[in-house]
Amino acid sequence: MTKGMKFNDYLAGATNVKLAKLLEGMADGCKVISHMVNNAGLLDVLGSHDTTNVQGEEVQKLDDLTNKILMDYLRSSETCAGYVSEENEHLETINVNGTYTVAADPLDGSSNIEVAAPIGTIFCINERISLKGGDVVEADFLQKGKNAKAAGYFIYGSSTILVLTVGKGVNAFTLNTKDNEFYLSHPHIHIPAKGKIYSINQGNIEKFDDGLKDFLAHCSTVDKESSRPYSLRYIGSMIGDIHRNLLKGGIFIYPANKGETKGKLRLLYECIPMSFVTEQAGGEATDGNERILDLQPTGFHERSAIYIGSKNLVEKVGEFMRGSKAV
Ligand code: AHM
Ligand code: MG
Repeated sequence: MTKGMKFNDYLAGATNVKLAKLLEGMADGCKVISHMVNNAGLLDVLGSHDTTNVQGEEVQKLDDLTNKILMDYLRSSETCAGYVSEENEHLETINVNGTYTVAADPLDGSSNIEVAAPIGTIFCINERISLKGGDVVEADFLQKGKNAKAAGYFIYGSSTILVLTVGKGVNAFTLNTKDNEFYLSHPHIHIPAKGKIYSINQGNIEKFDDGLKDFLAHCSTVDKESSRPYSLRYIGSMIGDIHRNLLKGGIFIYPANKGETKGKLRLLYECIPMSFVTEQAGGEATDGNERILDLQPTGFHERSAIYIGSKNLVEKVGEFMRGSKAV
């Protein structure tokens, strides 16, 4: 695998042809989404869709459009059996003879749409458990993250990049805007083991547990030996924050707060795929107690706290949370 190779050539060399077809469909759909995001201000796609999703959140026009685009392209891949997403309350059977299920957040960070900050599409792919020929069932989707067959995200930032794992490390492909093809730009991504960036909505600090407050005090305490204070970077787009930390080293935290006992982010199509990618890049991800990939999902839209990124920081915050560290 050489830097600069076309994503389609990478897929052509894959042993799992059905998974490759699904990934090709996903990438084609996200090229359309990328074009829409890049030209959002010129198209009639900005603003509210005037509906709320199953979680009671306001749906943006682009949330709705990207969800439909993704479903269309997954249908045409022929190997996708079923789909759940942040925008769909229930599962959808896509193709009764398909092999895989997809759980997706079609447009993560949608509050950033109007300000041209990075947003993205997150996906997790499982192999169905139910028999082919019939509709997909809940259990096809509600599998532990450690059983996922592939996961990744498309970030629509200053470049559009697909970051992908099929369980053999992490590779990233950048969309060339001249020929509209993805090319391998970041082979074998390894997250720096010692991160110096922390990403958290610190405006919520009054709602955090004491252990987490102590960790944040630790991050901003001056200590030359461990290169502190660390830098605080938070965009309000999980994809943007985690992508930066993946390349530069750092931790992203969305904790359980007093009002949100399981945090804000969704286990199935946000926490699990980002954790699969991060672990495959040599990092760690927990919900504060357990490894995210060991959690048994119990509902499509279930939430989870998440602590994800470089080993040194995920382990350090764990020590503070268990109360075994002083600032
Ligand atoms: P969304 O899926 O509705 O876009 O919400 C998820 C986003 C994440 O991308 C981001 O990390 C988080 O919400 C920001 O939340 P907050 O504004 O509470 O900090
Ligand atoms: Mg989201």
